[in-house]
Amino acid sequence: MYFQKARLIHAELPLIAPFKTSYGELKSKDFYIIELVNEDGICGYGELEAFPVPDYTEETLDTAISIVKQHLLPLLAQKVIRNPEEVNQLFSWIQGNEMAKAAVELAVWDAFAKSEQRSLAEMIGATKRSIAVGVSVGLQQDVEALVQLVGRYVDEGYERVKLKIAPHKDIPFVDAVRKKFPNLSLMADANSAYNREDLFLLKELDQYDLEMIEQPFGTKDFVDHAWLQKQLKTRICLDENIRSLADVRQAHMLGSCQAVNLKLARVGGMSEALRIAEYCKDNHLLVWCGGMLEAGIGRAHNIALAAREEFVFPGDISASDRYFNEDIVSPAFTLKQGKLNVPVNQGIGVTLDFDVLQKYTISTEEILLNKGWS
Ligand code: OSB
Ligand code: MG
Repeated sequence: MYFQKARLIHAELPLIAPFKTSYGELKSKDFYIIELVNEDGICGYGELEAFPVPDYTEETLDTAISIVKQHLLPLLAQKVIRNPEEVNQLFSWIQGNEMAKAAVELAVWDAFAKSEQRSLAEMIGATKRSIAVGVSVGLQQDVEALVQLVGRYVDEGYERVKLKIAPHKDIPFVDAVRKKFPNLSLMADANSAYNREDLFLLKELDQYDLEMIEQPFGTKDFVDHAWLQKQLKTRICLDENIRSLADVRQAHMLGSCQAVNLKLARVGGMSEALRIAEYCKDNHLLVWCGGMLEAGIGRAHNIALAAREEFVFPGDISASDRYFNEDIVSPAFTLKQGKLNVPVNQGIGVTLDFDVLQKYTISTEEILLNKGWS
């Protein structure tokens, strides 16, 4: 297979409610859809998940789309690809820029699955027909607002709740939710907001029977996470630290965590994610699928991954209506008894709803992938 054309659609979907973390607040999901068209006219889709500012990782939407246009698409231009696994190798000399790589790589996976007339889930060996999912709840103004919001999600059927925490927005919030929902599968995500001096706070969190505490310390830290894990009975889960299988191996060897939040976008796409999932299973690390507030295309890729057997813990893959008034794909993802169905149609199994997408489109660019283009 080779690709003749790419279309880059820049869109911005308003979030139903702002999503607040220890980094800041997001009011909308700003993203690009990468459409790749192969020699038979088959279209593969990827979603570029970098955020507008470089807080969660170094990439921003602007830097990532620039890498896509200046480096990744020229590498792909009219190159014969025999297997989507080759794309990871093709991009491997480029350092970092995982989200840019993932957006293009995942579009290639979709195109291959469509050309083989099977679902992406089936193509990657995923067998689940539906997946249990959780919800990630942003920082709230006060304890009452948080408890009420969690109650709403529990009523909707979410099987696991993740609370964002930050200094001064931690113990009383977790305490109130735990008291109100004693049996809820509950966890906390600090997005790197703590350091060694906060040990006493983290030890207090250790008393709330949390499934795990996600990314308490800095993004590049493995040593202090290992130091902390030794002192907690609660599992530490790494998110921001993990960009590759090598990072997972390092975390495992050092004992920095017992769980891994795996995001396709953060590890450069499907090939690396599959290797990480396999490594985690073989080494008894709990692996689960994280989220980037994805619109419909990114969500579809996540669901295919989470449909694999390694993923026994509910992912941060909520229904479309947890994020947006309308999604850009048809059908949108809806919650049924705490689960999302895994699409069975070809490729990612959902189609772009261009009527909806058009309403939120900022710009569109078409690029011909001629040989030698760069
Ligand atoms: O840390 O997992 C995170 C969203 C944006 C940036 C970082 C994170 C998150 C989430 C949202 O927790 C998960 C979702 O997509 O629902
Ligand atoms: Mg996280």
